[in-house]
Amino acid sequence: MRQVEVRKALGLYFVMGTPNVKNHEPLAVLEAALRGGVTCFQLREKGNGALTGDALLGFARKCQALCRLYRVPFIVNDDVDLALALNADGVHVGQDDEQADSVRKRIGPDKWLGVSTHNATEVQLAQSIGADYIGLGPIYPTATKLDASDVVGTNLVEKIHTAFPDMPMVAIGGITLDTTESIIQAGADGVAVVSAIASATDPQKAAKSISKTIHSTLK
Ligand code: 3NM
Repeated sequence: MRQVEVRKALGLYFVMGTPNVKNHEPLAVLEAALRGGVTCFQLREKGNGALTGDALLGFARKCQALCRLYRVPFIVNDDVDLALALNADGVHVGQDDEQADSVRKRIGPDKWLGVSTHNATEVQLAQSIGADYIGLGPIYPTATKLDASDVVGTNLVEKIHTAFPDMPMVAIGGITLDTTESIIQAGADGVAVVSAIASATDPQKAAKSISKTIHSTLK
């Protein structure tokens, strides 16, 4: 069943673009993260120095090939044309990106659609247009997304989990190994991280530690 598959993939959801990686080679970071146990990957190529055009297409293809090798869904942030060109597994959109219902129409019923949300009204809307999952955040302060909304904390994770039990949910924003357990306990199906893996000295070890925490908390 699709919802079961989606929930499983949300466990440790790695989000990355080349601007998020400072001390390593981006593809090496993705492969390390996959080896460490990430369950889903979102290419989010945004910010200073973000790749465009053919360079983006080439990088995205390499990311997708790695994800296939590790049998992990490959999701594209915002760029529906890129997702369609690559036949990605899904698209993730924010509140400011192309309207989620128009994205659903363009990608069809089979690809996963994720929507970033920050409150119950946005979750309700995401559900009504047939989103497969929601991202909820920012749970904690984050330096990764400069235009992030106000911090919502784990209280909102609990509230949304109670009010929308059928909506798969991944929490995002400032999440680290130390906060993973409380987020899963609050009812999220998983954690989405950028810097906890992309900025780690050892991305594979970082992914492995978070993955172990998720598994032991879900038991
Ligand atoms: N979306 P980090 S917060 C991409 O609140 C993104 O919707 C957010 O990066 C939201 O794990 C965020 O480094 C950045 O804090 C997450």
